[in-house]
Amino acid sequence: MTITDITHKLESGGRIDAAEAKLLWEKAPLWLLARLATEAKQRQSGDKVFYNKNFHLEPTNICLFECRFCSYRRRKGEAEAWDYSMEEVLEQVASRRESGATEVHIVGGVHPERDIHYYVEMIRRIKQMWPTICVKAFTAVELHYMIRKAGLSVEEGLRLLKEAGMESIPGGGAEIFDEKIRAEICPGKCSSAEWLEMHEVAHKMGFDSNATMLYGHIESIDHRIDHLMRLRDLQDRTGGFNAFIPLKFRSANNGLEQLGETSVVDDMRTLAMSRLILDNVPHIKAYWVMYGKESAEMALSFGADDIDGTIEDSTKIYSMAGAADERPRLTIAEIEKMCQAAGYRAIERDTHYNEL
Ligand code: V47
Ligand code: SF4
Repeated sequence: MTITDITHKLESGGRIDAAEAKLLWEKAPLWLLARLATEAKQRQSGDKVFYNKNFHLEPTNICLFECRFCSYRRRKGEAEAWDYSMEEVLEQVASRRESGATEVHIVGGVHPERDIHYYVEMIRRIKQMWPTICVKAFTAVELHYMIRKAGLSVEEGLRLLKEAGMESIPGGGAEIFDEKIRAEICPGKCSSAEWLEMHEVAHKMGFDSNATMLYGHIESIDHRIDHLMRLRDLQDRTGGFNAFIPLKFRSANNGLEQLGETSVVDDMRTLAMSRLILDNVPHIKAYWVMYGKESAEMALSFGADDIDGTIEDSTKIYSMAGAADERPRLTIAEIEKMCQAAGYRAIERDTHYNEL
């Protein structure tokens, strides 16, 4: 097996296995990965790059876990801890009603005292106030804790959230599925099998969702390939993932700071390889808040066909971890300019990738 054989296989629509992925990831020149990933992107979405009008809601950064890569969590009572009341959360949503947003993305710390009933009430009241907003909420890690705390099964918990109006699940909390690496970087939080089970059950119940991978810390290329293969297998069974989002480890103010950050070339190789391995996931998202705007623009030449949304200065996870934008926000004109610079058309979508 050579790089030329693998190139032919991909060009004729074939699927690569783990050994082929490893050879390509480690040995193929960057220009070839850009070309192959771009061809795959164009087969999927032509000259379109998707974005949405969205904002994040981060109800609390108090968290019972202590992931070593996290710059965001605080203990109750610490100076930079926040814990908004239900009324404050609803006020924040109300203040966005004129923004034209189509999606609210709700994630936060895993608050030790809150179970699913609190969050069901939150979603119910958000939907009561703003019936057309799409609620994409809670990582599988948050869901796993809040559902178990209430003594419910995964299906019972997800059913309550669905009845309250939740439609989609974001991709966070996946980190790296390899059990040894996971135990090193985020001990105690839901296992890889539990993360995958949450998404599988959700897909079977009619939710769609995203998947992520946190890379650029202590994992190897083999661990990244294993992660992507586990996602590809699940997607073969359910088809419920809309997008895959590689998340670059940002090193400021956390327990893995000494590792520093991986290179932009590694970011681009990772995007391209994600597109090539995940041949069954329609969209690869270059989350601009995490990469920064310049790398996100470049990502559009490495297989990405989505750059997330306008954000409207509503998330702190990445600014607290050292990302350049202290107050992340993109205008539609900026999004269009980024897409045009890469030779593509910016298309507004909703959470489920319907074009608007
Ligand atoms: O699960 C935390 C990651 C995730 C750091 O589904 C870090 O559309 C890098 O999942 N460096 C949450 N990453 C964010 C997330 C997400 C973001 C945007 C869109 C979507 C989507 C999902 O952030 C966590 C964790 O993997 N994270 N700390 C850090 N220092
Ligand atoms: Fe808590 Fe999420 Fe941070 Fe882990 S990454 S410590 S689960 S807020």
